[in-house]
Amino acid sequence: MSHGNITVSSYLMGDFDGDGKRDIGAFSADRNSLYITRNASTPGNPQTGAGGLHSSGWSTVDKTMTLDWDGDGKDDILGRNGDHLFLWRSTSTGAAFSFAGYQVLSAGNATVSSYLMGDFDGNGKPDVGAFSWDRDSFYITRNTSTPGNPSLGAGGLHSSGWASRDHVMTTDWDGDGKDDILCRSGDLFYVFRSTSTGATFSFANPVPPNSGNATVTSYLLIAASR
Ligand SMILES: [Ca+2]
Ligand SMILES: [Ca+2]
Ligand SMILES: [Ca+2]
Ligand SMILES: [Ca+2]
Repeated sequence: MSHGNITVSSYLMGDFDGDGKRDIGAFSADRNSLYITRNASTPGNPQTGAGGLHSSGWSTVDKTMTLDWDGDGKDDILGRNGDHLFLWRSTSTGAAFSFAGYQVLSAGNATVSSYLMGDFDGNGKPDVGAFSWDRDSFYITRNTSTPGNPSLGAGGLHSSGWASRDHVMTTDWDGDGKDDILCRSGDLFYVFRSTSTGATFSFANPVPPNSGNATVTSYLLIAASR
């Protein structure tokens, strides 16, 4: 596989060129430089392809994420820069990795403690979930993009009372096309099923929780919807 990983501060995996295989993004030790290496695997034959320095100037950006924001089949990069949530839309091809200049998706992000991105309304595009600085309030904003035209629609406070919950995750638990929210509260593991529509974000009261979670250090979920 690839060499030179000793100075990587974090990885950012995404299918940037849209060939169906996740490529390797890696930030340098000072988080200022982003390197991208192509996934050149074929079924049964894992390989890394060519790669190298893609861009610099990332040290002011935190909470970087990869998602296909506009639904064009190529994973894009999102990240916070000060108070703003930025999007870099992938314009990569099989020949080269490239991204459009950044676009500001929203302001008011300085107090976000963490993001929980999921397609809660099932329209095929990930929506922005965000927790407040004290982790007690949860905000959701709708992704209104069309392929090639990224945009962010209306949003606002969805619910409070999250401070007592941890290990918050999203996946389409029941396979109905809408991402649900999973979390732990003390010894219990909860699933809040999304009942959102194109007009409103909503979640059903949790199904009876399963117990025995107090000693879990981390969960490893494979998101079925992506
Ligand atoms: Ca790829
Ligand atoms: Ca995209
Ligand atoms: Ca959505
Ligand atoms: Ca669901």
